[in-house]
Amino acid sequence: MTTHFMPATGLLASLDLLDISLSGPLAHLRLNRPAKRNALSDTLIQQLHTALVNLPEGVRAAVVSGEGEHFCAGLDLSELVERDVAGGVLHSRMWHAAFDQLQFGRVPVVAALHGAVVGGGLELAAACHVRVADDSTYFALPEGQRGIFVGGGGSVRLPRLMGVARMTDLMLTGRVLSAQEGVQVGLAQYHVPAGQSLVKAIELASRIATNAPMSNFAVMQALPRIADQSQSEGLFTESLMAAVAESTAEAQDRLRAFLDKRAGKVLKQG
Ligand code: 1HE
Repeated sequence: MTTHFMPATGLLASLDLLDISLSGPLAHLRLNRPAKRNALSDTLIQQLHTALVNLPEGVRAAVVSGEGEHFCAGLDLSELVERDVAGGVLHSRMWHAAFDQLQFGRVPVVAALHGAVVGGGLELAAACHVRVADDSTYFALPEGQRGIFVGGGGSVRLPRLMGVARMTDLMLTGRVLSAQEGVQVGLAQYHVPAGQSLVKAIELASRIATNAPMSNFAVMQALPRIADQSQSEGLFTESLMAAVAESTAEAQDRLRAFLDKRAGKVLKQG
């Protein structure tokens, strides 16, 4: 399958630290600061937020990747100037706003990972819905070495992927996980040969874009919130979300298509 991406126009084209292109229902957002290993400056975080809230109407799924040798080297350490406590909180909250737009925005996002996925780069990846690691990928949380703490939602999202004990290990000991180890502990769901993560991420995003929008909405918006609820609250929320999804015209059409033998079956892969 070949997907031809065209450069975005207008506001999206004006964001100089992101290279944004579009192909039908897909958007590709590439971090475009390779000279600084895609380190997340305040401007890059703000541009990411702007891009995500301004995705064109027809976009149904997105891919995030990084230009150059590494996905992302985390927080731009050169900007870590002296801040008072309130300034530090506001800076962290700015990251939260941007990464919340990733996790709870309009469309599912697939991260195409390669090279360093470290610190804030791992926090960024954790806010995406599906992560593909190629063989060059490695994961680390060097905040402890830098004398700081995670501030981009890592303490909330990463334990949900790999558990508190593993995150504690990474932060205290500076442990670096390979692509394979990252997949084993839940940091990525796919492991592909070096250089293949973008192709795989686009393939997955293309498939995601064919789902009923209400199903994707339920997975993105309801699933993580249900996971945070008690069993009885979760079951109730699930029943509401299921009823909403089932009652859409698109669900009715898709169910009828299967019963009329016009829809694909679920077959074993390979
Ligand atoms: C940077 C950054 C950065 C590179 N902030 N400028 N993150 C870290 O602790 C990771 C720090 N970076 C690295 O360990 C390495 O740069 C890499 C392993 C990612 C890449 O190594 P390499 O040999 O390919 O590149 P390099 O020569 O180290 O870096 C190239 C340039 O990018 C260089 O600048 P130059 O002006 O000398 O060319 C580096 O200074 C610059 N650079 N990484 C600023 N991170 C919300 S809280 C989140 C907290 C965190 O993310 S903490 C983790 C921070």
